[in-house]
Amino acid sequence: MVRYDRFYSSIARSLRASDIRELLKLVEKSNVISLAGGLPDPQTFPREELADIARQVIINFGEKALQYAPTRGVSYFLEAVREFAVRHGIKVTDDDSIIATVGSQQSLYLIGSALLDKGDIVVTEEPAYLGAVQAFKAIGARFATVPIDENGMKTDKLEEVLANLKREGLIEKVKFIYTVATCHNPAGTTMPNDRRKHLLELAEQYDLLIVEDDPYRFIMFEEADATPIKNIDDSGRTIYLSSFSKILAPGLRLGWAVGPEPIIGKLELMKQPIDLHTPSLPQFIAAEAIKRGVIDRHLPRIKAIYKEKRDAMLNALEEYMPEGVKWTRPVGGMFVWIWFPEGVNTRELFKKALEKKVAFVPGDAFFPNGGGENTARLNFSYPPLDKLREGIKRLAEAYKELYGS
Ligand code: PMP
Ligand code: G9A
Repeated sequence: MVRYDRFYSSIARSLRASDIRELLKLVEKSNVISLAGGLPDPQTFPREELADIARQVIINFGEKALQYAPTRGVSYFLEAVREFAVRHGIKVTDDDSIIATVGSQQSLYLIGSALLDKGDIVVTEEPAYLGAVQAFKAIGARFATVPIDENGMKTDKLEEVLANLKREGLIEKVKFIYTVATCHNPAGTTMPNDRRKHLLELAEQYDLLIVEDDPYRFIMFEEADATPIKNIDDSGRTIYLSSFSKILAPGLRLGWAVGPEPIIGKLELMKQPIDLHTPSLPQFIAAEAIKRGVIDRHLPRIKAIYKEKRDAMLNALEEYMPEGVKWTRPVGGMFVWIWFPEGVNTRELFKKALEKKVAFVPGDAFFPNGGGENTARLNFSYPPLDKLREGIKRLAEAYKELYGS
């Protein structure tokens, strides 16, 4: 018998499966109401239009769409993305370059591998997007976390965290601040502009890069003060990431990163040995979906669906949750974050909830340095409206059974 563990790298040895990916497996198989995984509502996939586009792209552009492509991406796609980003208010200048990635998840991994050495420190929100934590951990990063409130990262605390790192002689280990400033995953919070400005000032002061991960901006269903950090950055220290997962279909596995050419050039180098390039066909399909106005026509529909679901979740929480339980009120995105009273353990609550056939993600999964035992993430984009309401009702019952009202 081969003892495989003897062959593993130390990083492979240290990695754990993502709680979300494990939960998705569990929930897929059963009749559980899932408030767990961050899946888009399949109603939002423009299936007819995508089917037409896919056929025409293969017939009309097949020579290129079915062929190998440059690592940076197909120029037809890169030009369409640039136009789309600018039209949606993201500042992309002549000094900026764009790279097509396999979802923005790949951008995170490429950024980690281009910028981080083992032991380097990523500064981020607490809670933080699990996929980013996983990507940076896979490179051996450590985390310095900044608490949030209902307005996202508390930048006064960020100031303290950075000052402490400096005092401890660790600031050289910090390369970037990673933030989901708009419609945060998992917290559902959006940072107001004064905090964005403060974050940028701190990045200037300590000479750090900023990784602005922004997949939810295009589906914000309420007005909010949320200028992209990239727009107010005049010194070129922001790497801006987004994706087609939430505005078209995650199965296309297509994202993009925009930033200064030297950085994008490094991402390209890191990408080459992984997959040579992002699949050409989805790039052609997405470019056509932009050019034909399919995405712009669909965005209002996606927003309307998610707003209705957000409202249903908030109303159900209001109706069923007892005093002492608090939650965020997202202006977009897919998640509501819950703070239960101190002493509540949402891993315990998860077990009870599962008996009642409802799932969510225990919040500690999003705390890279531990903590958050009394928190939880609820997804509202995926479940049908009636299930959403029923799911919250069952979750509140599970909570009351364990912890009283
Ligand atoms: N960043 C954030 C904040 C996300 O929520 C997600 C998806 N859940 C991703 C990145 C990765 O998305 P994708 O790879 O599908 O673009
Ligand atoms: O891992 C996935 O399938 C994407 C979902 C991410 C999330 O739930 O945050």
